[in-house]
Amino acid sequence: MAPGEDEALKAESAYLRGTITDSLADMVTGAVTPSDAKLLKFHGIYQQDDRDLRNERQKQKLEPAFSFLIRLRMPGGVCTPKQWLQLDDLAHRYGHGSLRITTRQTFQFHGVIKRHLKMTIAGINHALISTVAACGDVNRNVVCHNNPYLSPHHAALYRLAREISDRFLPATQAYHEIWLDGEHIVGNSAAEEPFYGRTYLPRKFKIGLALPPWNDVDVFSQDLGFIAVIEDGELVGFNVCVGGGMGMTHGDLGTHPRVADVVGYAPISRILEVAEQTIAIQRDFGDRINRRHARFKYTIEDRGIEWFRKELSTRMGWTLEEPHEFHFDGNGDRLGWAKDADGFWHLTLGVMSGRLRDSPEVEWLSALRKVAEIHEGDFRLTTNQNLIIARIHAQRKRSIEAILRKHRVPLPDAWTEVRRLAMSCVAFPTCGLAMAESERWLPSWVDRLETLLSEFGLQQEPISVRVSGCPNGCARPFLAEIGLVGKSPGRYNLYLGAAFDGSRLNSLYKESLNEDELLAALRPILEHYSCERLEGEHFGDFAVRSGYVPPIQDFHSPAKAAQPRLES
Ligand code: SRM
Ligand code: SF4
Repeated sequence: MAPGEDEALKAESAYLRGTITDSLADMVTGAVTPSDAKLLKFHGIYQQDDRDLRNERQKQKLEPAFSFLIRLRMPGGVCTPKQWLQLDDLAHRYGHGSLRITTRQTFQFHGVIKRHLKMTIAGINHALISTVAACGDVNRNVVCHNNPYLSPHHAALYRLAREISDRFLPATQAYHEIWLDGEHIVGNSAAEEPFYGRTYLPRKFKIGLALPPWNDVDVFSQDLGFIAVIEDGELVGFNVCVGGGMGMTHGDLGTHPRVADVVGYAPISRILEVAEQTIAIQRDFGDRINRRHARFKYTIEDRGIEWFRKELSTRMGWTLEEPHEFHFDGNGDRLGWAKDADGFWHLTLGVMSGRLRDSPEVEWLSALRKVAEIHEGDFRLTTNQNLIIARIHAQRKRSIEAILRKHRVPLPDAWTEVRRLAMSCVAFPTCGLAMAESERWLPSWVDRLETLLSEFGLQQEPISVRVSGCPNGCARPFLAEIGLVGKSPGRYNLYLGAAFDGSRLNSLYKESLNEDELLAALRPILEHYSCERLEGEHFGDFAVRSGYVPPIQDFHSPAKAAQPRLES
């Protein structure tokens, strides 16, 4: 079969230029051409339309209310107070007055209209942040464990995340030409993308770095995961895992989420080489005909782990060592104040769904602007959509807390465990693929769940709950002990039984339930859990042990046998 149309589009795009400049200049419509909309993703931009207004505008024979999502490339999710102020300014000027922390540790602006795209991108670059390759068929934003106060190894991990991110940026100058008025330096020559070539990767590619015992990055959901190995107080290398991914399509049995296999260990000096050759394997062997089957997880599954190991060894000229032992405790964030060994304070704030905006209940952006004006450390975003105000001088601690209180920012001391662990994707009104509400529904859903849990004295039990508005799984719902996946407006599939440490997927328990039916389905299981759980037993493990769901079918058993047992 011939390669799919997206492959032809990439090949003929003159290295991601397409006709984007013409599309931007066309003021007759708020949209760009369909081909340019696809190419824009490589520049960190998605075309969207307001789904709340879609039907009404259609009735009035108006074109959809088009606007654009801009995703920043911020490997490791770190930004300075100065950058914060610049992003806050852009959010107010061009982006619906909100900043959205994503599940990959970066920011998104929503609602930027075509006329403002160029100045917004220029403003982001002025803040020394880029959006290039934040989306598209390339290596995406590299995520890493990001709680500096928890370990002295964080800096090394962050450095490596940046290095990996920089190494696999597209080489094309198209981004600079289009958005930053750069000169058209290189023509459509094969030399322009020495690593990716004219057709880039078959699909998106994601890399994450974890530092045990914290699996906040959900390393088993990554196409390529690195699990830090510390020996005698030194970061010496990484266990390597491959082939994770969340996305599936309802009713299409050929698609499914998958947890990555641990395939070996590599010393720190060779991690870039492992990354390069692994991405190259996907570039050369990934499915370029069927995009639904084009993620690396399917390449691994179809050809097998042994094939991958051999191919990697041949390309590198050396073989990964046997994996080292490791252990994860959980995949959530610890919230609240913590002091590090140097006497600095760090505050991790829980942000529901990562949405930062001013509302009558809480003035997030006003508060954080004032914090940024006096803060001398930095800000760190987590892959659980939370925010760390990091490296606070002891003498600033009280003033920062006072600012947050004044603007009614919820300090996390009063949060229940279920609220701490709750996540949701964006979904309506911006996401074109949403089937059900997610971000807008999460607050009321968590309220009701807390009430139910308190009936059984479980409100302080750490139970992970994640909601995605469709089965693409942007909130990684298939790794939650209670995973809800949108089926249609107001209805969700209920998944149970994932491991608390993110090492085992959940399984489908019941389909297409509304909010009341979800609570009714969970009630007897939670009651049972409150009475008959074993000491220290997590809810996901209990759901499997008690037979509510079978452990998910293992799609890749041979390699699993070689994987160290993970305690959950
Ligand atoms: Fe995602 C597509 C939002 C993390 C799997 N994702 C989308 C789009 C761009 C919809 C679209 O294609 O038109 C969503 C835009 C919604 C909006 O209005 O903002 C979207 N994804 C998000 C974010 C913002 C969710 C969030 O609440 O934070 C996350 C941005 C991450 C980032 O900064 O780069 C986000 N998406 C994820 C993750 C989680 C992760 O990477 O850790 C996944 C599951 C992991 C994986 O990739 O397997 C994920 N998003 C998808 C998929 C399914 C891919 C697949 O293999 O089937 C799609 C659809 C697609 O690519 O065709 C998708
Ligand atoms: Fe949109 Fe689906 Fe991703 Fe949610 S999971 S943001 S609904 S693509």
